[in-house]
Amino acid sequence: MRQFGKLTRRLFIKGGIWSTALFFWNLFRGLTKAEATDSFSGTDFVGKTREGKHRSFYINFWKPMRRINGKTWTLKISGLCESPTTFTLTDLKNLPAQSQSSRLKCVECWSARAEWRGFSIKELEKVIRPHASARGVVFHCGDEYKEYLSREALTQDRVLLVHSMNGKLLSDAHGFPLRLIAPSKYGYKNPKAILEMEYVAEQQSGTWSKIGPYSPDGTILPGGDHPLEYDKQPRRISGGEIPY
Ligand SMILES: Nc1nc2c(c(=O)[nH]1)N[C@H]1C(S)=C(S)[C@@H](COP(=O)(O)O)O[C@H]1N2
Ligand SMILES: [Mo]
Repeated sequence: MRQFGKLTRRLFIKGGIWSTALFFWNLFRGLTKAEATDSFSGTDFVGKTREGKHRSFYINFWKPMRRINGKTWTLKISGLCESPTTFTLTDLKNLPAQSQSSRLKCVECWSARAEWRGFSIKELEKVIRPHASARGVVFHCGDEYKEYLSREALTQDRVLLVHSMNGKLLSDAHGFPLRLIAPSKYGYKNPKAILEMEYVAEQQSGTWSKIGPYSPDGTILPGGDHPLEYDKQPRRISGGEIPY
């Protein structure tokens, strides 16, 4: 505090009352701005879990993440579009909604089914109007996870940006307040806790395909599945969305 007093006095002597006032004004603006742009709340974290109530639907997180505050969170749209827009959760819940039951399949073999509710990316694109040069979208998430999907993949039927799961708002663990559901692709192409969607001209590799032997495209391949709600009893699946 003594240091702060000295600094104020020096500012005042050197620059007079106006530069002192300007200094405090900028300090005040800096503080309020930091508060308004922070999407996170509290000090508690969500992270990877396979226990308790999550035994029937595992939780994956790249890094433990502070919970997102739905009141200050916004979805930022950036990059190659005509009207980059920032949406609040209320804005997104007011878009024409769609529900679907679909299975999420992790490339590590487990899978689980839920009822999702959200909207098609086409509804967002009516507002933000992507440039013709925008080939795909990079999703930036709260846990610093990053994933890329082509616009071609994102505009398929049954690909939704969802805010609700099994009749309730998404839980923090499953990616509150917004996640992507792309049922024909492995879980790693279904980013959760989305903060920003960046429209880009070129394909980029996401977090998962950089660290593992996983395809950048992420389409589910024919092979094995261990559904959690059937006690992980192994079964065979053909490629693409698992219909049962
Ligand atoms: N932000 C973020 N989204 C993510 C991940 C992640 O680590 N961080 N993991 C992905 C993977 S590998 C899977 S299998 C699914 C799991 O979704 P769930 O945790 O809701 O079960 O989330 C995907 N989305
Ligand atoms: Mo996964």
